[in-house]
Amino acid sequence: MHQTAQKRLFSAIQPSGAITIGNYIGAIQNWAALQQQNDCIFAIADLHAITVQQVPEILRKNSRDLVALLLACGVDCKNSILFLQSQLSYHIELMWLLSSMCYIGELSRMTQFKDKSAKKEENCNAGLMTYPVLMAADILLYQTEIVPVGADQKQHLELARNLALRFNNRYSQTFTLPEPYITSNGQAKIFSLQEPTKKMSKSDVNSLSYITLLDKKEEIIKKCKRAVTDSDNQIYFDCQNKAGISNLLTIYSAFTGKSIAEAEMQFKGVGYANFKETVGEAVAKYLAPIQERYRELVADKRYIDTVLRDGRERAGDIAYKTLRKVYKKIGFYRGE
Ligand code: AQP
Repeated sequence: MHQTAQKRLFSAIQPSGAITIGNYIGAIQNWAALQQQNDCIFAIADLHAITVQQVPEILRKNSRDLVALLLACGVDCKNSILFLQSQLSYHIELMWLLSSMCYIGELSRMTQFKDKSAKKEENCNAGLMTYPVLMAADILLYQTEIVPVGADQKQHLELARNLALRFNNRYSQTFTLPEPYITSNGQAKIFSLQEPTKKMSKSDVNSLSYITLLDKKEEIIKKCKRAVTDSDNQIYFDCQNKAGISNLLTIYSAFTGKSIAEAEMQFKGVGYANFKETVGEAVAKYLAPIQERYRELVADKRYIDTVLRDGRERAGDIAYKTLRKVYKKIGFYRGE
């Protein structure tokens, strides 16, 4: 049973590809810990995922498999709520209502929109621009108090706060103002193994740039061995001048629980080849039990569907209450 002092926390992940160790270290690893002290709602953000074109059967499979993976990583669906965003249309309803209060200037200033639309100049869809309004709806529907956010998502949370404030000021107190939550690992950011100044991303076209949670041991070690580094053969943390080595140190630290300073000591005088192999071994060792648990869970489709049905029901009860209030305040006629 949750105690009343627990804070309502919301977080989500897109089923837009194979989940990487970047997603794990930046988000999922924290989810398992955060649910001990908070009232957590976790969503699989499949509506957000279609801002980049998805193959229907792969999207369906990724969404279902992600439930199994999150459970294997320690998400506890008895205490926390885990649901699929597209199974609750309240998210889209609130998004529309909020988008009528959101300025185009606010959306076009978002860094993620600027980056993603620059990459897809001739084919930039409106969803890329309105993505943060849907994220605001996700957060505000649940009267969320805290949102664990990485540096890349801070601007989006700020928009959710501004929209909540705007609505509350225009109509009356309705939405809780969500606060950013920085976790104990300081939201470590993991970079591409091939371009270590760029974020590791599951949708990267080069599969050598990321390690997925389901990669086999040999693949993990191969990817670490082929990680781009430098040529001065010294292992220490310096993200400006030694981005590749620093990234591998961060990964090693996240998967062994050792601090960066401890890792630097351990690898003093060690050659890059040995260092990379040790990092790969540590990642593979950490992931092995998660992979085993995942294989058991993903085979049980009926169980996955039960988890999603239950999550939808519990999330839906909370979301519906908020949306009903919002409709009333805006002035939509609901009959006598
Ligand atoms: N490289 C990363 N390092 C640390 N945290 C990361 N996250 C993603 N990549 C890294 C965090 O993972 C959570 C879920 O991410 P998401 O799937 O909702 O979207 P994203 O940030 O766009 O992740 P990707 O992997 O880059 O997906 P694609 O390639 O589809 O855009 C978020 O909390 C995010 O901060």
